[in-house]
Amino acid sequence: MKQKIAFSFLAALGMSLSVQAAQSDAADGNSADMWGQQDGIFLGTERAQWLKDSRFGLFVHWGLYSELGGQWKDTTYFGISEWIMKRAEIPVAEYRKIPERFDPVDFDAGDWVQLAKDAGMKHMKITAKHHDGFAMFKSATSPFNIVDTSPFGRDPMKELSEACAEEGIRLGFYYSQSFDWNEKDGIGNFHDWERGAPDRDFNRYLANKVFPQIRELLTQYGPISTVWFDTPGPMTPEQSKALVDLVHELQPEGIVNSRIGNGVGDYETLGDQDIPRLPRPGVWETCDTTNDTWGYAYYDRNFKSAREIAERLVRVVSRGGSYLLNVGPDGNGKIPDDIQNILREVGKWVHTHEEAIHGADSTPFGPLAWGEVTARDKTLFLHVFQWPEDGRLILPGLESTVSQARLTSGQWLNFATQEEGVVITVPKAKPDELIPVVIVELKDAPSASRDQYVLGGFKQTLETATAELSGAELKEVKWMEKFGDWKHVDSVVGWETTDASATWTFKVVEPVSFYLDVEYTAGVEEDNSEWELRINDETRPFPIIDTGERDTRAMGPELPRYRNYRIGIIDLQPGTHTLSISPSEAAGFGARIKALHLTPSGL
Ligand code: FHN
Repeated sequence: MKQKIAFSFLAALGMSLSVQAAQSDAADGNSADMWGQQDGIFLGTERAQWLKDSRFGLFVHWGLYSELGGQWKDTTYFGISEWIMKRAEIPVAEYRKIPERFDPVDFDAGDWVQLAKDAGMKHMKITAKHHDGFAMFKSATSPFNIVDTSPFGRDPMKELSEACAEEGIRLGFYYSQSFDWNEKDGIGNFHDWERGAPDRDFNRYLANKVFPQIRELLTQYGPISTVWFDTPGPMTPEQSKALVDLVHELQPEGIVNSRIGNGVGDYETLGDQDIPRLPRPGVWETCDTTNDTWGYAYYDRNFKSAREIAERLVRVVSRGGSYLLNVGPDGNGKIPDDIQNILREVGKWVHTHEEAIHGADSTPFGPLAWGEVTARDKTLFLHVFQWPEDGRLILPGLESTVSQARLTSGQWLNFATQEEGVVITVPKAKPDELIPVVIVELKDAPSASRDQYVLGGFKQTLETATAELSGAELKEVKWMEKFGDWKHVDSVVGWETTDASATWTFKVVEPVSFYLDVEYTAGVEEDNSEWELRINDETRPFPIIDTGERDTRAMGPELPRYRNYRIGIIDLQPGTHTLSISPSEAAGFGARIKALHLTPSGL
């Protein structure tokens, strides 16, 4: 089989902008065609509050693209597989023949819902219609739907709605409201590879397809928790609001995500796979892939491990959000066994720690050395990603009073308030669970300092999100590693002068010694530029070396390549410290700094 990396990125985004503008938009993931106006913080409407009690949900991308599985004719398209129609520029007439062979006989709604339950999830959102325009439900509005065109002839949304109702799982529908590659009036095809429709009328498409199909989805399947819109594109504020109103009218408890566009909706969906570094207010969710694609791709078994998924879930909850984790069933309607096994392993852990996840609050602490914290009433859940080898788990900056501490097993733990904070004595052997959890009961509501503490014995990171910046700015650098496979990195960019600096202030509670690495990306212009590290009053020069970021693939003008450079060993005594970095010459101004990493000398 011929394998080809077909990165027709600009064409894929269907940009009608000039190439130059399109490239810069695409580079930071803000293609105006795709997203329309950018949104601010969503505090969340009253009706969206349930999402806080439902912190973990299943996302399902399933459609005709699952039948293709990332391959068209003899070419494999690496990247997100649900875009294959656009990437392979499959003519509409040919795409419309795929349903003839789409017969997902392995589909069993009960099995899928059981998997979500086993994984410890409380809700499910599935693609009712993705960008290819194919309705995975019985639709009187458009004959291009699974019931009327495939030998399968069943309505999977109906079967899922029944299975979800039986098992108490909330069901929501993904619906692509602007991209529709099978409609002359929809966005993304007929002005692109299909051509031949100069008179596109987006209003007509909304009126003739989107509104009627949303009405069908909201009236045919009982209670629908969410309509999950995506890539708003040219939606006007009035159009976005009208769709929100329709959802609210037909489903009194139904909610809409922010990707409806124009700052309306009930809660915020962050960028794909975007986990914020710090607690974030409002009602929000992050959607994530289990491998590197949303829809099924036959070649992609790059599944995250159960531990990785559990850590990502905890990070999202500790920052105040909900985690929507995707699976891509294949063309037969089967969710790959690998991911089923992984999800069930995650689920064993979630079921043991329901209280620490569903309905839990974000951390009251600043960044912690050994892991993350979630909270509920007067209980703290310490998710210990790095188990302390010396048996001392320090809670620095806790202002509330501890009444007891225990392991998940129920084993009580001694604790003492010492100068460095509350020190919990834990067994030296790491408990045998995916992520060990220490449960701390408080006498009063959780309260802690948001200061950053650096503790000995753990790998730690000083994130740019916690740095104080002068003459430089924090920017989210985004890029696609493969087509549609988004990476997000907060970085300090735009260094203006040699006085510009990023400074981290943190506390140390006992003498510590670390290797210090700076993580950054830079191009040939910055190669071998001189920079300076200041540790309190001491200064050390270090070089920034080209990381080869200016690789000009068709994915955008640049492909950042972050690397670590080891500056050396730092020794710190108890007290408050500052670490600061600055470019010493203009040649370095273009470098982008992601973080400082501290590694104990023994690790
Ligand atoms: O273009 C889609 C993509 O195919 C996928 O559905 C993701 C999921 O969040 N949303 C869009 C890109 O952000």
